[in-house]
Amino acid sequence: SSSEQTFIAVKPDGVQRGLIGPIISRFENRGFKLVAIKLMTASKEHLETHYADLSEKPFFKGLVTYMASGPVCAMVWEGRDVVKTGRVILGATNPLASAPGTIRGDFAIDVGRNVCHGSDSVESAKKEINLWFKKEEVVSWKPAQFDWIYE
Ligand code: YYY
Ligand code: MG
Repeated sequence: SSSEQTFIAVKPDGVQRGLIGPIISRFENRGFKLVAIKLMTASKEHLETHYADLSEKPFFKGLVTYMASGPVCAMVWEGRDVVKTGRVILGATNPLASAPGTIRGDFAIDVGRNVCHGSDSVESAKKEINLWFKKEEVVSWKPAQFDWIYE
């Protein structure tokens, strides 16, 4: 449905490199709707919860340190198939394997500095949105262009 939601974040490297605007533009230009956004420096505890599934990985500690090193721009985007399509817009986890035209394929090189995060399933999107945002921070609104984007 056109009300599917995903959690997208510009990571600390993306924020420092001035990529909030370009990343937002890719989702806006596609026709997706921004329903929540905030800049926050996340605690290690918060990030350990966010990345709980990866806690056994060798890169986990470095990942949490990097993600806690500065502000991230946390967002919720809404639209038809936005979880899967958001991952396509982001590109592959390893930027060197990401196609040009994707965010990681255009703006990043190393896997540990891949500038953005996107939920990998509708189920994890729900968990991540609940972790990063209070209910009242997610805004319900209808863009004027809605009927020009959806048939
Ligand atoms: O969902 P996605 O971000 O594309 O990849 P995940 O497998 O969930 O890993 C999360 C995060 O961990 C990834 O964006 C970079 C980092 N990472 C890493 O530093 N080294 C790896 N070999 C794999 C992932
Ligand atoms: Mg992931």
